[in-house]
Amino acid sequence: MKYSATVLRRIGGFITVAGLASLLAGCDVGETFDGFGWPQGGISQQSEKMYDLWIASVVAALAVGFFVWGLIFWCVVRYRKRGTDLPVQTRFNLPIEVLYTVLPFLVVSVLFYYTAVIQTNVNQVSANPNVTVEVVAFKWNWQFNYRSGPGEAAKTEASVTGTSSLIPLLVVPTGRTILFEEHSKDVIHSFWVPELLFKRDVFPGSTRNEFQVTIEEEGRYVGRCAELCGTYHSMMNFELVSVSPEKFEQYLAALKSGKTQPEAMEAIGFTGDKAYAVTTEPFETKRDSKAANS
Ligand SMILES: [Cu+2]
Repeated sequence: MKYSATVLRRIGGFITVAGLASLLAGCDVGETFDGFGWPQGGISQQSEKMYDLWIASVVAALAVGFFVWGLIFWCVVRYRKRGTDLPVQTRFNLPIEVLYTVLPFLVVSVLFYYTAVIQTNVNQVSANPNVTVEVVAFKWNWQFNYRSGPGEAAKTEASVTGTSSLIPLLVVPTGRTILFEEHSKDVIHSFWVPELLFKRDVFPGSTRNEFQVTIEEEGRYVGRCAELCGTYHSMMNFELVSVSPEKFEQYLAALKSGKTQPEAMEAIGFTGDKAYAVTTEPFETKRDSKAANS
């Protein structure tokens, strides 16, 4: 019992340090250690929150880990065999046993709390998103319908459909809430843009999965189907193009006026090859060939 007060004080100090470290675990720590295995380069607000959760969790886990390793080595050195005398035999230490029951519970509670908060944020959809896009998946391509609002009662105002020779572009504005409503014409697909650090299955039938993102960076990012859906699953690509809200409005207006996807892209300054997907390209279907699998 003589040591318990000192031990308690040390543990208290440790909790404070670990707590502070978790709070301060921003991007710097993550970048230094290459995200501790978490994918880098998320482009949405949601992806940044998930990243921060991961970094803070790893830092907290490491803090607990170093503390436990420290205790182990301390015991090994402090209580190493010194002679043939039997050391003092201790049967239990109630304060410490209560502590190591309560401490893990607190750690798990904190991790659970932040996980629940961020999961709720990632799943959150607002009643009035700035842009609603219906994502229609089919074997083996995508259709993007720009809707007048959320829900099945809304109308499609402009639409883009991918073909074997044209990669569909999903043009969206930055800094706006974008709601994706998913629907499949046949089997289960999965809508995935790696840079969103997020994917969600696209179901046929009456289930319309949805999710919302706010994208912060302009750029062009490949999108893929992430659910094995048949022969050409691996080639079921699209491209996410995030542009300024002004350009997005121009693009949408061009589509609405009957312009094709490349023409609408040219209208907002993406000329030549840039009017088409730059992160992926159409695949050779070989549908006329008997040697499709060769
Ligand atoms: Cu698919």
